[in-house]
Amino acid sequence: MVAAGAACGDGSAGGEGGDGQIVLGFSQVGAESGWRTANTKSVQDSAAEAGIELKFADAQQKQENQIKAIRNFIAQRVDVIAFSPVVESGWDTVLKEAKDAQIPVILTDRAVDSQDESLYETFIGSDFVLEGRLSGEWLVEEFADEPGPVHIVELQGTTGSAPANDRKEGFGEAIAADPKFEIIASQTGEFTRAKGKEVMEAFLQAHQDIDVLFAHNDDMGLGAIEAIEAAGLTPGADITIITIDAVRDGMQALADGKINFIAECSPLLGPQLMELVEQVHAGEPVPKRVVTEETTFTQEQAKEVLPTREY
Ligand code: GZL
Repeated sequence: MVAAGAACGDGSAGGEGGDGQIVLGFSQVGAESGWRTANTKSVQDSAAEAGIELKFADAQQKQENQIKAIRNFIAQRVDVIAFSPVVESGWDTVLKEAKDAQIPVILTDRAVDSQDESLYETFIGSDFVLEGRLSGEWLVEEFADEPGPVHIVELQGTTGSAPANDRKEGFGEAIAADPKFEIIASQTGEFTRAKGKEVMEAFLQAHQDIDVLFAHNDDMGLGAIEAIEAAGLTPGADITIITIDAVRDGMQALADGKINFIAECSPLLGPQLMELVEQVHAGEPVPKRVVTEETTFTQEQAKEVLPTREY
């Protein structure tokens, strides 16, 4: 008779999923953007499809809520824990608690800056530095014939988050190619439309000579477009706009000429995440890093692909 908490391949105690189902505890960042909504749907649909019992917790963009959720998952003896860390730092203590409880952890979407890689089995998500670099490289190419200076304002993602840190790094590396590119203002818009609009209003009041907006996600770019239009300017023409994600509303604005370029960041991590959950639960070896496949879009490309976009 196998004990109630049957040991799984990795020695952890099993959850209480009916019929031997794997029980996955998932702590989500929040519901701050179209990307996050699509990511949540992908995780929920994929868990159902895989027959994995999902315990889902929305942290409303607060790290303390994610830490609480992870502790709850440990207390409930789930089989596997997965989460998208809202910020990079401050996770070692709670991840050590999961490790001591022999519950494997998978990082999804965003990374942590822990030096101890034994605290998680794998990290599945985008290469944010590349997304920033591709955005900057497009701008350098697009403005090749401009004498400059080219004044850029930047709407950063959530302060301390991997996508904000890495996208800023990649974009900065790319535009360093030519000193005519100057970031004259840079501030967090918290990945939301509302904050992106608010900060862009402030940028427009402070600067009369904005040539380019680089927004770390579509939602902040869409909020900024509202501010730009309210100021009597034409987004995509008076101010060139580059964003990251390629969610439906962003792609529509790109097709409409209000955004000029989008670097894709796929939220559809669910299917690969569930495969990793099953492999980890079975004690099978998994790669430490799984990078999601992505591309970039111009206005013409957006018009072509919009009808068939999944999100
Ligand atoms: C990126 C993800 C970011 C998106 C934003 O993988 O963490 O968070 O770019 C979302 O839209 O809010």
